[in-house]
Amino acid sequence: MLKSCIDWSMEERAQYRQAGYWTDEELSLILERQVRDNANGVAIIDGAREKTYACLDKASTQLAGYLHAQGVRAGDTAIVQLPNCYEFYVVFFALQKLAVLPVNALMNHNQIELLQYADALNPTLVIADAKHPLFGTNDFTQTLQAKANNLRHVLLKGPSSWARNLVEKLHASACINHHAALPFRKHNADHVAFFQLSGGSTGTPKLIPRTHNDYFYSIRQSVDVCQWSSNTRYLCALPAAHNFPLSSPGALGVFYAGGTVVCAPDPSPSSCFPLIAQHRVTWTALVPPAATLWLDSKERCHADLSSLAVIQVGGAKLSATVAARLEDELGVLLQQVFGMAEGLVNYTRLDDDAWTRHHTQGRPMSEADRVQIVDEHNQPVALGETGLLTTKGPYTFRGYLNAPVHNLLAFTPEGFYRSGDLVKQTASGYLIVEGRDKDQINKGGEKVAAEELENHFLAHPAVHDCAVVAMPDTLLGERICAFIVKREHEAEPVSRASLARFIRSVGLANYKIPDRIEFIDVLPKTKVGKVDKKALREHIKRLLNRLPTA
Ligand code: AMP
Ligand code: DBH
Repeated sequence: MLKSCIDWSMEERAQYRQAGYWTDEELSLILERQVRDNANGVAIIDGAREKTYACLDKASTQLAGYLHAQGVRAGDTAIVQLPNCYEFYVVFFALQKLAVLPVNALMNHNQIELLQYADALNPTLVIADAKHPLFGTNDFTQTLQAKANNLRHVLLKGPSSWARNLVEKLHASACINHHAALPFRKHNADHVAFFQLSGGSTGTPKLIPRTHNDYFYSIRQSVDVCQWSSNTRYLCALPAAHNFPLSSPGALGVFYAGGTVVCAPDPSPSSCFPLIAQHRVTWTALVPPAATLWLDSKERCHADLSSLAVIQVGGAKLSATVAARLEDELGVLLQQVFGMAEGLVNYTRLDDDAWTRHHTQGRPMSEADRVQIVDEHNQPVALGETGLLTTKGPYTFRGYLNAPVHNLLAFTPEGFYRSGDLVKQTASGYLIVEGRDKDQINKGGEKVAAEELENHFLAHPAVHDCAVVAMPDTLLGERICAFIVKREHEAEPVSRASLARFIRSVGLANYKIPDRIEFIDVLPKTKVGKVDKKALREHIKRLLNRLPTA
């Protein structure tokens, strides 16, 4: 099942190996190298805890040993939902050592998302946080089990009356000898290492298989572009599971370079500024709204941010004005990062001129990235013209898990991934993101598939039709607006408030809840009979600006 979705040709595989992009090394080797060369270097700072590479290695081996003793085996799958903390990385490496394939859910994912992952993976194992509302009792785990009949093991970070305690397992010294003898085998680096989450544009989110070979290359190349070393002190402020802070170069890049990850609970100035000052942080990664909050924060005046050399910003388009302000007012260098969990990552380079840093979203990180900007007929547009981004390369995936029909649409006949972004390319190869041609709302870096929300609304008895679109927002760039056509002749007229309550009750992640609900008599249609979302976006813009509607 897992191999069927990966489809690099034999020629490409041979070429990537020969060129040194694929080195047949597993992700667990990142840690193994540091244990050999830098065992006492501090890998992770989480609150008062400072953990060396030796500690991280020992704890992950111990956890792997425990899980193995419980019957968890190579090829099993897992759902992991942990906050930004030491244990997130212990679990990551433990599962890599065992060749168990996790999907790392975001902390704000809720019942619907976790059930979707359970449905897709039939996991053997769930590792979560006892503090998460879903895991206070075992009710939700039982619901998960009904979907995933393989599910046998639940570990929770923190005390729990009904599940094993992850932290206890990490400190159970009695297990060490037993676990040291674990026969860790070398696994095939062509295999899937874990599943990354796609922002998605369809009714159900799709999982992205990332192999050891492709992900390891993206990390190595990112470290090279960003010139990280053992002196790098990186503040992980975005959710640790997200592709950006995990691999661009992110925490795994830090571990590859032998530096230190400082865990922040969230990207707010009040959480981050004291950590930057206390731990002399040198780099961090933000989404645009967080960058704006940093600029507008009063705490800035009192914080010592002098150690901070570079702020990366990505996940959504950064305005050139905020870009310039970041450098001027925070005294840092800005690096724009335009990436995707599916693969391709673009960076502005550290020695780029100010115009490039402020106005472009960078250029592909690898010479092997192939980027073609095409029109709707898949024909290349002229240089400088806006078109659809398509890409192929040694770390761009070749198909979502178990989604053959969707994969036909997501790739060109030549195997280029259609990212759904509207971009133009400068003469020097830099990309400028101009918009989007996918049915998605990008709420300050958090992606929401319109269709998923529409399906939930359509399940309400008083909703006849629904279309979800982006509306402009000063801070987040975009927010979510749901247009609802009411069913006629309903005995009880439905109100916005009751629809809002309804959509909140279905168990979706909070960030997917629409910010505005508008009633409309009929959804406008295009000439070919599709819902005219462009017209709806214009409509909501006029409403927001209090202009007469068309
Ligand atoms: P995902 O597929 O969920 O990983 O989201 C990746 C998408 O986020 C890209 O295809 C873009 O639409 C968007 N994105 C990421 N970084 C940037 C950026 N720097 N500027 C504009 N859009 C971005
Ligand atoms: O938005 C993203 O998915 C993203 C942004 C920056 C990403 O996956 C990445 C860098 O690797």
